[in-house]
Amino acid sequence: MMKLHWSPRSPFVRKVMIVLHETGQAEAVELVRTPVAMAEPNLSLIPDNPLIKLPTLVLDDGYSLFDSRVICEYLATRAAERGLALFPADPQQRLRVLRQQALGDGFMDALLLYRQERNKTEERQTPAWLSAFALKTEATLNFLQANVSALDQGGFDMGAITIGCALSYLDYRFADLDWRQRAPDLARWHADVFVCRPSVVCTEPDETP
Ligand SMILES: N[C@@H](CCC(=O)N[C@@H](CS)C(=O)NCC(=O)O)C(=O)O
Repeated sequence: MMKLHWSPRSPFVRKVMIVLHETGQAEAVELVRTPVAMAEPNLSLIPDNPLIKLPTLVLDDGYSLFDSRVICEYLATRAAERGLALFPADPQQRLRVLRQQALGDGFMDALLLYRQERNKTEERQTPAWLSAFALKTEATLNFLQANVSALDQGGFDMGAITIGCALSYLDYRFADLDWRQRAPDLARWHADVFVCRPSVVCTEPDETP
């Protein structure tokens, strides 16, 4: 059985979990709770992923896959027809999906670092970093709001999953930002298309240690 180094709170792991549910493969993977923290590298993960990051997928023969993009593409290919809905074959559609995936992943990378900085004591924070993260967050929300038609036109593909996970991470860790006010059409897409999807409902972040 494949093994997924997993956490109930990681937005990158959530992408993989949604793909597993969407492609009917949730039962094919054993979830291994693997704590990671930037300041406390989990040495047990090194043999499978020297970057010590989640998600990491270990195949039946011991070969490991990272990062979330590679894992999602592997799972989509493994699911044949059902996987094609996630990464369309049409070159133009595929490029749209890959760009949305890059934007959602980059947004989550920035938000993880933003959260690290926000969680420091005030004396240790770097104000220029905080304002740069705030600016990128605002710019990304404005960009997504302006391009919401691309989300409306696509299906529930890898672009939608990645952007949806980034927005739900904002809800989870940055509730104070009130992003819906800045991006009302994006908020409508998130509510109507993403949040109500069964694969999204069953992968809600969980505070269990
Ligand atoms: N590009 C990676 C990012 C993964 C990532 O940043 N994972 C976080 C958890 S949400 C992590 O493992 N952080 C621990 C660390 O950076 O040391 C992916 O797409 O999988």
